Amino acid sequence: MVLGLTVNWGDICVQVAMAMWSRISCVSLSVKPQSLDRERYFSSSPATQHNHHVLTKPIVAALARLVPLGTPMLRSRTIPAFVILGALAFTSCKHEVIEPTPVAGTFRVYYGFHWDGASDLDLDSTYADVSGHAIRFTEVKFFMGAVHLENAGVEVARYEHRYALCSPDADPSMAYGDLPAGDHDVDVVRLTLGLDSADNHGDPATAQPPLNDTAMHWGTSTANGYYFMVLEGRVDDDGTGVVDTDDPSFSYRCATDAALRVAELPYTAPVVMGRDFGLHIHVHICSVLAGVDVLATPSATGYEAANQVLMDNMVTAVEAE
Ligand SMILES: [Ca+2]
Repeated sequence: MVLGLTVNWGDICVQVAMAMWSRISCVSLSVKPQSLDRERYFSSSPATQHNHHVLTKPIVAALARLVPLGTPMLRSRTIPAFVILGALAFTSCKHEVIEPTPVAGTFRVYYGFHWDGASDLDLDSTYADVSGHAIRFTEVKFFMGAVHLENAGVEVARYEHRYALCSPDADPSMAYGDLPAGDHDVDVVRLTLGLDSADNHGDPATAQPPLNDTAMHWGTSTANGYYFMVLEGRVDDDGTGVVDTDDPSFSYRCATDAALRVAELPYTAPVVMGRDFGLHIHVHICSVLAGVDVLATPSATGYEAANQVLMDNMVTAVEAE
């Protein structure tokens, strides 16, 4: 069987003739009339391009006629014809192989806040700290930073200087970038909690989102850097178990380079070429507050003892799924 095709792709418009029979599965030829070079072809009008196809179409048609289906002369008549036309093609035209260009998928992180277990954290709900004091949150935020994907101790991909300002009210997904080409297995995700030193001391006035959020910056000096995590709300101090507007507020704002943490999360999944890879991160706020008596220590800014405990707790309070 012989097929004559007109094919347009990347570099040059060509005519392709394919012959398939019992012994030779495929022969392709590229033919380009010398009267039309590449620049002229692509700058020409649709009508001229059509004419180019018309010019080369008879070549393919003639080629097809050389190979009557099922005749005994099949090979003896067609092979010389292909060799001759192929040689002509090599001298006059760049030869290319038609292959689809693989497109790598995107690595995305989805996150969700929980108090403990599966239910979502609700800023309108009342919870209890480690000592049983009723608490309600008004602000829950943290910066999710660099991510490394690994397999058997070997790095599969890394995404640096990418940040998501995570909160219950924000977009719960973040596109980190393109995945590496090919198929890979992943068995560990390294998730950075906070900003690396260079980014931490950048200027929020000129930074890209979300690092332009001045509310997440500790004052105006770049020496102070950003708050990596903010937990704020009110705590019941009169033992009613109800958080009222006259109950005292609490505020934890974790900052400084020393507050940076990296969570090593076991997570086994394949990265398949051409497909997106979605990682789900669950943040259990009850675990973040483990060991912190909110009424006894209602405030800590920077890298005080309570801030250190909170950042340490974050490492085990995040879970990959
Ligand atoms: Ca109260």
